[in-house]
Order: sequence, then C-alpha cells, then structure tokens
Amino acid sequence: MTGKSPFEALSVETLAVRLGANEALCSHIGRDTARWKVREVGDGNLNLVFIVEGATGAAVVKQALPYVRLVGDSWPLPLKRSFFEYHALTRQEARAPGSVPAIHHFDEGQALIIMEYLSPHIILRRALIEGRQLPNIARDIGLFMARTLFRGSDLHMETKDRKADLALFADNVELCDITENLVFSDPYFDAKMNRHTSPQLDGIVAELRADRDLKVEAQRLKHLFAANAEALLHGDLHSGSIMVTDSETRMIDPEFAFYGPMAFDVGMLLANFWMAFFSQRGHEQKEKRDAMRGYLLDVTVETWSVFRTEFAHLWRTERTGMLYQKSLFEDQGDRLGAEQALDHVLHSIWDDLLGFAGIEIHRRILGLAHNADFETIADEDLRATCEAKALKFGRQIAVNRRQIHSIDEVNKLAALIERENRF
Ligand code: SR1
Ligand code: MG
Repeated sequence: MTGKSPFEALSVETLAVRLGANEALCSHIGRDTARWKVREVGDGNLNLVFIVEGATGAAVVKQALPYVRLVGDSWPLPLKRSFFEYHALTRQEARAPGSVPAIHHFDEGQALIIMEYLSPHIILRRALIEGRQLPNIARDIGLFMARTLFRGSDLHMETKDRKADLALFADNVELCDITENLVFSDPYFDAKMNRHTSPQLDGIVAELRADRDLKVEAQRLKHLFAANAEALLHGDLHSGSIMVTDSETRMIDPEFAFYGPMAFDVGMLLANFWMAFFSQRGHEQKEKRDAMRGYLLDVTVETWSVFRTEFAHLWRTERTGMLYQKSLFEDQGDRLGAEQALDHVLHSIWDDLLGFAGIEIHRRILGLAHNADFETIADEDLRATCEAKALKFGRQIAVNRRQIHSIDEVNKLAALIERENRF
C-alpha cells in the first residue's frame, strides 16, 4: 500500500494484506502475516484504531475516516487531521521527550499512522472510573504541558519557525470548528446534536441557557480560543487522550492540534479531573470513594504546581524567543523585571484556564460528546445528581474566574458543592 493509492478504510480482514509489505510495521512485529492478529479497538469519536500483534511484537495502526465515526457519514470530516496529528506528535516528542508514543510510519494518502503499542497502559479515564490512584500523573502531565506549551510558543521558538508552523496548523480548520461549536456554543442553546440526562436535568439546562453572564463568558473564551495563537496546543487534552500504567504516562491523539491559548490545554485537562471527582459518587459501591475524591483534588493541585514550576524554570533558562527578551531584563541586571513578567503570564493562564475548565465540564454533560465518567453511571437519578453538581461548579468557575485566586479555593468550592444534598 503506498501513499498514492486512493484512500480506503482498513478493516480487520484487509489490514494484513494491505500492510503486509510495510517495512516499518514488519520490522516491529514480524514479517509472517499469517501470524498477525488484528483487533479494532477504537472507542474514540473519530477514527479507526487497530492493534496488530505479530511474532516479534505489536503496533497500533490508527486511520482517520472521512467522516465523524460517532455520527456517521452524514458528518464528513477531512482525512488531513491525520497529517496534523503526525506533525503534532513529532513536535511533542521533540519538546517533551518520551511523553508520546513513538511513530513508526506515516502514510498521508491513507491517513494512517503506525505507532508504538502502549502496553499494559490503559486510558486514564478508565483508571479513574475504576478508582485507581496513579502516583505519577500530575507530575508527568504537568511537565508535558509546561514543556510543549512553553517550547511551542514565541517565548522559545525562532519567530520565523513559529510563523511557518502557525501557517501549517492554521489549516486544521474543521477540527477547530468542532471545538468552536461543540465546546463553546452548543451547550448553551438547543443545538441539534445535544443531549442530556432528561428529565432530571431539564430545569438546570433551561437555567444555563438563560444565563446571560455565562453565555457572555463562554463567548469571550471562544474569542480567546480563536484569536490567541499563543502556542501549539494538543487541542484535546482530556483523560481519554492519556494512557497510563502505575508508573508511566503518555499523551495520545493530538489531531486537534493548532496554535491557541496555553490555558485551553491546561483548563481542559483539569476539567477532566474535576469531572472525575464529581462522578465518583456514581461509582461507589460498598467501598466509599472519599480517598479517591481527595486524591483527584490533590492531583489538580500538583498538576498546576508542577506546570508552574517547570514553566518558570523554562522561563529562566530557555526564554530565547522574541517575547520578554533577556536584553530588556536579565541582561540589564533586572532579574526582578523578568520575574514580574513571568508572574503576569502565569496569572493570565490561571484566569483563563478556569473559564475553559468550566465550559469543558458543561459540554461533556450537555453537548454531543459525553464522557464515560458520567455515562457509565447506570442509575440515571444518581448520574443526574453528579452531573448537576458538576454543572453548578463549572458555571461558578467560568463566570467568577477572575475572583478565584488559588487552586485550593477552587477545590474548596468543588468539595462544598459535592457534599450538598439538595440536588
Ligand atoms: C465529534 S468529535 C467530539 C469530540 O471528540 C473528540 O475527542 C473531541 O473532544 C471532540 O470535541
Ligand atoms: Mg481523540
């Protein structure tokens, strides 16, 4: 199969025939295709994902489809998202070595990436639903975000390189369009593909759609998302885009990558920890999940702390881009000036990340793409109670974000709302 053949979706039945001569795949898993075992395991919203096991190893073959898998061919989506995923992965590996799967092969025409099979890793979201406390995720994800965001911005890059890259990723229009609609707008009106736990949440949904301050805030955040091309983002950094073992963490699926505000990645990620927190009540059996709830709040604190510390370290040691040049500060002996500027940058990421987190929570409960944290709670009344609390929390952090000054304050609010009985 070459990049020149017309695109054709792979299947479990055709994969060995079509990729049997692929040198990168054969060298990793063995050439005897009769011994290949192929499984399709994609559980995301967009693509096909195969695990291929051979005599000497295993690999993942990920292929984009020309439509949104979750919805079907009534929603066409360009194959070029695979190109952006490939380019984002190569940049992330360079900026945060060891944090993403190794790429073995990329075929642009077939929109497929052959990459490292991560095993025994599982999706972070699944681990959190199971109540597993992973000791390293806060450190690993905090470092990943600080390194990719700092090193993928004008704080570090050569300006001509960043502008060329900005132009390259600017073409990821359709994936940005998904976020622009699904995240920032659809939850706040009667959009066609929305769904929510009904009738339990009907009243809250009506309130949120009538909430002028919230809608204005969501649109200010959308404005920021669209207009602030600050750094190369992962673009979809939720707990379903992270694979873990007890000791390892890898980020996957950056097909939504584009140049946007740093706070978007950080906010989306933290929102997923807060959603995991609010959903724990729905996963409690006889064993209570108090320790898990405490762990999840601790993870938000540590992630943000690691992010800030690493970002500050890079600010002091790798600030080679055109912004806040050393010639204006350190080179004149004004170290404090550089620290003052760093403080401003981190403050603005903080203010905005709370907004992005709040609306990410809303869209996962009110929009098209729900998450398993809540969806796997079979008792609908219980699910709605967890969701209602998360919605209330999301509204407060989005609208009042400039009055909230620390992550401890946010977590106190989360704990307070979680313990309320009136839902
Ligand atoms: C139609 S795509 C829905 C969602 O799936 C992806 O993972 C993104 O989060 C997107 O918003
Ligand atoms: Mg994805």
